[in-house]
Amino acid sequence: DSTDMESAQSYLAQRQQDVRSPLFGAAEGKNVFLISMESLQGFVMYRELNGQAITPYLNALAQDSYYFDQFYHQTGQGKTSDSEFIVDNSMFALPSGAVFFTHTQNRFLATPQILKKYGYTSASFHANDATFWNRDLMYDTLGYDHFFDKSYYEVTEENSVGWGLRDKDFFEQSMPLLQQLPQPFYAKFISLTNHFPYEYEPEDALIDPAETGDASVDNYFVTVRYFDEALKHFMEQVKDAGLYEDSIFILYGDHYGISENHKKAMAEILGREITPYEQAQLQRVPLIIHIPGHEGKTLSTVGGQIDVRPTLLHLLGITDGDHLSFGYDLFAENRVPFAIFRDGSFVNEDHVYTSEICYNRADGSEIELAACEPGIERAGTALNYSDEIIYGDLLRFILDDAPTNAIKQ
Ligand code: GP9
Ligand code: MN
Repeated sequence: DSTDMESAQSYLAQRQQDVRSPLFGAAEGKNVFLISMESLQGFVMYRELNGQAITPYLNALAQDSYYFDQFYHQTGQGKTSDSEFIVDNSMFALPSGAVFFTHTQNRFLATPQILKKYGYTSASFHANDATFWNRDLMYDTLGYDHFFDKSYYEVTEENSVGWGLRDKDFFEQSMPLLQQLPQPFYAKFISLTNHFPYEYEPEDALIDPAETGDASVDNYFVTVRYFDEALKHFMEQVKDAGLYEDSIFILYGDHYGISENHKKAMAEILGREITPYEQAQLQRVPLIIHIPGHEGKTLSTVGGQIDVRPTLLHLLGITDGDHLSFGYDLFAENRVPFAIFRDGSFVNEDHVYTSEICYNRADGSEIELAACEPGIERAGTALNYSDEIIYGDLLRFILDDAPTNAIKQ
């Protein structure tokens, strides 16, 4: 009931809410490109295979952007949809099932709803069936003005591979749709080609597969390389369309691509045994925040997908939603470095806690569990409050009716 929300609110209020950085408002009024990079894991960045870069464009972009190299996905069974939920709400995904399926009737305060008040139009671009992951319903709940699903694209046998429309064609065909939107916009692009089982057409292979003998791992590099090229073309088209200067770009990996069933091949790739510590570290995904005119900088603060929303809103100079966010502005120097996994594991400045083992983060050595206890508690509390809010649909007690969606005073 509403007293549960009071307790959740006082938990959220007690946290350090004045975390802001000098970049607050640096991108006020800009268009926002949010690019969800399918199955893109951090270990491919700046890595070579057979002497060739796997992500040449992303590497160059990262050099010219704020690049977060200690950033973790936090998804559960809802995979891509969980990443969308986490990024748009700064709340955790559910311990089982997908919130996109189970709680479409809830009230939420998502980024599209917040940005509406500031004159933004929101849209999601994704060339899959609208009903996949229940997006058609959940996007309404989250306040998306437009959903450019598969029916807006010309999808043929020739321009498809694996799960559907190839990324290069997806981005290309998205441009005229995007150009129809009033500005400023919040536009989310969800790529697809780099999806398990990592199929590709021979002409799209810009790099040779790896040779571990594990086809998923071997071909992963080829489809990652293909996505990298598709993204490069997209960014060129965005520039050609004159949209670059007035926009910021947030790119993140949605979740892992190589599951823990491929430890043997991954050990061969990384040249070391995949312990639970390494497996946890493999949950890092790239986060690139590109602001035209800003110099590149690699930031190694530990963070996760729940931190994207407060980071983005602060760049836009907006504090709405801060009091309902479970994450913190990644640029703020006074934030506590922390990434919570859905199973209660976590990474902080000093520790990696996973599989009920406490590791020294610096060197991966096992240490006494007691060292991780404060983090375990912190993670459990955050996850519980987020779960309670979702299960009890608690935001309905504090939000005004749409379209305002403001927090009641
Ligand atoms: C499907 C795409 C992939 O539309 O988002 O979903 P995933 O299997 O990665 O959750
Ligand atoms: Mn996905």
